[in-house]
Amino acid sequence: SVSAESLNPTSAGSDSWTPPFHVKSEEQLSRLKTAVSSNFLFAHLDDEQFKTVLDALVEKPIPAKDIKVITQGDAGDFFYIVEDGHFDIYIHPSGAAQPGPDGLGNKVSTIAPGGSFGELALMYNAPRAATVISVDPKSTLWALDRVTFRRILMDSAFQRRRMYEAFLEEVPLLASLKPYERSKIADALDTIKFAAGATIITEGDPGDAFYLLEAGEADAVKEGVDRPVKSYRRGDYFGELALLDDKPRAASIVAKTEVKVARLGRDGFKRLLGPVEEIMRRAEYEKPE
Ligand code: 1OR
Repeated sequence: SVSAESLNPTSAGSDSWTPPFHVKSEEQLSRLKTAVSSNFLFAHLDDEQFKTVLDALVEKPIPAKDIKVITQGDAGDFFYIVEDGHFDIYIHPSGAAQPGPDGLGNKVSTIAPGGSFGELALMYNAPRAATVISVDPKSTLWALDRVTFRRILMDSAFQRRRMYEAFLEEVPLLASLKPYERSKIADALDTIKFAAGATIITEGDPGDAFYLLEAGEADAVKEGVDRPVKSYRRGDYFGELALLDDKPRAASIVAKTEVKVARLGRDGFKRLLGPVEEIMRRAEYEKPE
């Protein structure tokens, strides 16, 4: 059950809280590092925070399929990272705390290795929003207790989600996504600023990222064409073509004013923008604006 420990993340260090320390073998450590390396929630930790989290994580083998790791409506105790195996997410239609006669509800998502789940109840002090069940005959999870989660991981995750939520809601491309899907994108974004005149993307380069324009204006220009072939404002996106089809950059993108972009790396693009891939493919490129 949930106790009343002080959970103000900004007070970390000012009281007697000592993070849990679970001894790990070299072999466990190396598996764990691989599991967290592709998880966006860990990308912004400093070395000390990263070490604290690694020490606090506990290995949790899941020995069979159909094991309920989280039950919708329960209080939140742990946050989980998937090392291997898949986990299905079910949401009961009424959102009721008691699972109804029709069982688990609708399957809304599946979490793969490198992914994570169970953060919502810990972030918002809310009941579990979904039921999470193992899919494979054998899986491995790593569990992080709620206090360490709130003290170390939540600060940065929470701030990023909140910072980007309003902006992502305004992006037409992402309008069809569920709020939770936009939150996952927020976790994966990095903000980068460019001075007026700077080149954000260079024609012919391989593609490693996708961009949303947060502030300022930018133009797409092509070698041998003297007018910009496209212009971008807040809420527009670029850099998707090279990632969709593994092609070199089809144009350069140049900042017209000072520009702020939200950058999503290739992995995040592939993992999080699947649902809007068709919209990007249908976009018109031939007509000048
Ligand atoms: P939790 O602590 O509430 C259940 O425990 C976890 O399932 C939850 O945190 C998330 O980590 C995870 N809506 C709510 N929770 C989801 C969803 C989800 N997907 C995964 N979880 N979706 C919205 C459905 C309307 C699915 C979006 C694809």
